Amino acid sequence: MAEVKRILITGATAGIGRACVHVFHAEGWEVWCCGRREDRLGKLQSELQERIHTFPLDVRESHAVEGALSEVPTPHLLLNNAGLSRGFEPLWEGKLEDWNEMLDTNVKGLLHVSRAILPRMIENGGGQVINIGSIAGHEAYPNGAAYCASKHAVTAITRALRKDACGTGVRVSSVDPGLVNTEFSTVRFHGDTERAGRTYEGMTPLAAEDVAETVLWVATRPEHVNAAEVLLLPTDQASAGIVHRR
Ligand code: NDP
Ligand code: 8X3
Repeated sequence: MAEVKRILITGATAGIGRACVHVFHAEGWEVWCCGRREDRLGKLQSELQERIHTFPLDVRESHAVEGALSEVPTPHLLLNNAGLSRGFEPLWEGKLEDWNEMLDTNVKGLLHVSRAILPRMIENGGGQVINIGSIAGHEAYPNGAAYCASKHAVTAITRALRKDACGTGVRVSSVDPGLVNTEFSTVRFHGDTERAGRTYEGMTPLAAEDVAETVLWVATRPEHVNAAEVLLLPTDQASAGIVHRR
């Protein structure tokens, strides 16, 4: 009988992370996943019931990450997805707490989780890390200095880790989406759903499931193939700033 593959997903309570839970679970994977909102984790657990393990975790808390992940069996695939954007204004109007939240989550959180899991993957002689980056990790756009900095950092971490891990059997990739219609913009605009909705006005954004299907594709290439960086855009988007709106 074929071995059941195990995935660990951060930020599984919404959007891309939650879609990945469903897509990988439907493909027969054992899913371990976390996020901060325990009610949503409970809902995932009761929806899927088997081959799913949920636990609360704030990836910013390095000690909590070490503790919680030491209880998780070594995954075949780590999906670093937890992340967020807060605020949308010129740098000189940016809020310190927004910057801290973004950089602590998107950059340091990803580092904490990767450090906790990688030694065991390397000891096993193989595995895979997929980071959810962004088009904001390839291009900087106005009003996005701190978020773009955090996603450029994710690009740098992915590329450096790929070099660190070369020869260990661990594959390291990123999937870097453009506009995806999730709770992302509502979080960016501090709960202003009307303003968030305008982000996707007159264009067809990606759905979280489009990204999840791409993550699955990257994860299921033959072991000697590493889809190192996938830039995934809606057809209506050509770059961070060029979006066709009807
Ligand atoms: P959502 O807001 O829908 O989901 C974000 C997820 O991240 C939630 O599950 C949230 O869970 C989790 N999260 C946030 N902060 C933390 C934390 N400190 N600890 C643990 N989990 C956390 O947004 P998306 O699904 O769109 O975002 C997922 C990833 O995709 C992010 O890295 C984002 O930067 C990236 N991305 C999004 C794009 C988009 O247009 N939507 C485009 C390109 C990249 P909880 O609040 O329960 O902790
Ligand atoms: C999220 C997509 O264009 O808002 O990373 O930066 S964008």
